[in-house]
Amino acid sequence: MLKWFRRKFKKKTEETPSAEGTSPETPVQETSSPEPPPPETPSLATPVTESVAPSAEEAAEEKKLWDRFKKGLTKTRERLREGLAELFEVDRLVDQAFLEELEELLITADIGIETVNRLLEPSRRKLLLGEPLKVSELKRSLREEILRMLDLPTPPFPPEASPAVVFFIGVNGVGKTTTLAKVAWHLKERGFSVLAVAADTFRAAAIEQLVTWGERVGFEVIRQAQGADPGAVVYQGLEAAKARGVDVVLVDTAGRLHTKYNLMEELKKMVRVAGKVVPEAPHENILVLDATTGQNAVSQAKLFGQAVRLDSLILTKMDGTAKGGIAITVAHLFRLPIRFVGLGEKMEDLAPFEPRAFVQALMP
Ligand SMILES: Nc1nc2c(ncn2[C@@H]2O[C@H](COP(=O)(O)OP(=O)(O)O)[C@@H](O)[C@H]2O)c(=O)[nH]1
Ligand SMILES: [Mg+2]
Repeated sequence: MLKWFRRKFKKKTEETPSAEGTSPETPVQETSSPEPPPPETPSLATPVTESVAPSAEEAAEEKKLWDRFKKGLTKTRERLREGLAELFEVDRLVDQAFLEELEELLITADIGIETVNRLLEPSRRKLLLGEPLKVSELKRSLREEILRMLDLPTPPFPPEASPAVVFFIGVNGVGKTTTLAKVAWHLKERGFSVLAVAADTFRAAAIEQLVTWGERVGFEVIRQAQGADPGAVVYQGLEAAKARGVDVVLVDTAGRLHTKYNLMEELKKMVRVAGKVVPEAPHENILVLDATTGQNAVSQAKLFGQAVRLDSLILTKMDGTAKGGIAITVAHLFRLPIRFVGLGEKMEDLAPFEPRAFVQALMP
């Protein structure tokens, strides 16, 4: 079962967001978009929980997402496939040379050395003890170990708070703003009202980018002038969300790693401010990582993890990289569940990360 968004309403009752349908400009004064109207058909109004069996439509949607997710892994799979197929072809006994070759292969798919060592540890131990180990057994063990690393508990999304406050954190260019917009679109599709906070106040262009997405997807953006105190924007944003009764607040943060600017202090402050306006906020801090950067993602996770509590990950740009193995590394090293993966630049290009599908796609 894919871990995906909760639904506020089982089915949307009207309207798809369009650029024309949303009012541009002066977003701060904008009245919030109304709650989805009470549906006429009671069956559609039933709020669903995770345990409710999916409808045929939902099942079809899941299949589509699954396919999209698998397609996004194509490059990583291609990098691994040939080598793995060759290695796993004959079910012979594993020896030291085999393990070394496998180790190298896994590293080329950007699974970090520490993680590869951990993955191969049970097999190594067997060899050391002189126990026979067949290729098929090793393959099974490898899959199980990867799954164990990836299959971390993922709380429902959006978090069950009102309003639910979600921070998007990460260095410049990883895809925070784009991903926030994708998440907003999916949330709206599922009946949630959404408000975004432009707390990356560094460049006017960053604020404009979010506003443009807001117009396209149909969500309000709380913003201040370029250079404004991000903590103040968060404050204003959350107050507005409370006043309007918005379901989910998505906070876009700055990612500039610059010597003159203490990004981490600013982040900590934003988190503190959020907690003062909405109890327990932020309810989820999502670290956004660009999968194409490979091992660099590890140092980013370390850096941000030292400053604020991180709850989950989103890996972007999986569509263009053979470095998908980084998913295993970050999940292993930081024990953070991967919520979603980004698979392109459009608002639909987001898929849930499904550990089983991932392992199956990489190691058929
Ligand atoms: N191919 C691809 N491009 C992406 C994805 N996510 C974001 N991008 C692109 O990455 C660039 C930086 O994204 P942006 O959201 O501005 O990053 P930010 O600085 O972290 O806010 C933009 O050109 C996005 O279109 C993705 O999943 N796939
Ligand atoms: Mg941005």
